[in-house]
Order: sequence, then structure tokens, then C-alpha cells
Amino acid sequence: MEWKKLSKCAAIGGIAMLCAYASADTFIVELDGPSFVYGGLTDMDIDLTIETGDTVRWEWISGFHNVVSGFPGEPGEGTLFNSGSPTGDAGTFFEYTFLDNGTYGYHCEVHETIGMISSVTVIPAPASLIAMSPLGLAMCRRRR
Ligand SMILES: [Cu+2]
Repeated sequence: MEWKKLSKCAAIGGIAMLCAYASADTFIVELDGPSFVYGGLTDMDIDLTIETGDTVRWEWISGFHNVVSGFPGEPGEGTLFNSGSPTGDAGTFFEYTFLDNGTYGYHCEVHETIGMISSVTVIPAPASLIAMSPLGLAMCRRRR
């Protein structure tokens, strides 16, 4: 493939990736009482599905909490993200942007024994799928 055509394809891919991140959303999960709260549901009842590049923002409303990645006792718990020492300061927030697909557990170390545990499911963002798909490559090849 000629350099000029290759760079054009790279530019198109770059624009598609920018579109993916431009449409990234932030989902707010509240830490209220002894629970994570989202969409009127709490803890493991929460059904939160986001796309790659989206951010979850945990906001402290009431109670003494932290946010730690993984399910309690899971190997590597707290390595993906960790808000640090628990705090009771309302108005505190912690954010994490999910770049890979999968299901991610998280919990509060203060209240894990009473079920302050939840998860988020991350699915591919449509725009980035197009940018990285065989269709995108085929479109580049067709111009050869
Ligand atoms: Cu807590």
C-alpha cells in the first residue's frame, strides 16, 4: 500500500476513534447510606452497562466509604482502581474510565460485609468497532 493511501486510512481511523471518545458518557453511582445507588436500585441489583471509553463517577452522598475494584477476596482486588482510604466527606468523588470490555466488580471495604458490592458491564463502543473492524480494513484495501 502506498504511503499516501496508508496515511489517509490512518486519518480516517483516527477520526473514527475521536468520534468514539467524543461520545463517551459519564455514569454517576451514588454512595448513599450503606449502599451503591444507581437507577433507583442498590448494590448487586444495579444493572449498569456502559461502553468502552465511558466513565463511572462515584459520588459520596452520605456515609463513610471507599471504592475498590474487584469483588471482595478476588485476586488482584483493588489493583485496577482504588479511591484510597474511606472518607465520610459528602461531595467527594472518584472516577474511572473503562477502556476494555468485560464485567468489573467493585466494592466498599467498610460495608462489603453488609453487601456494599456491585458491578459494571462494559461493552464495545460502536464507533470504535467500525474503526477497528475488518470492514474498515477492507475499505482501505479497496482504495489500493
Ligand atoms: Cu461503604
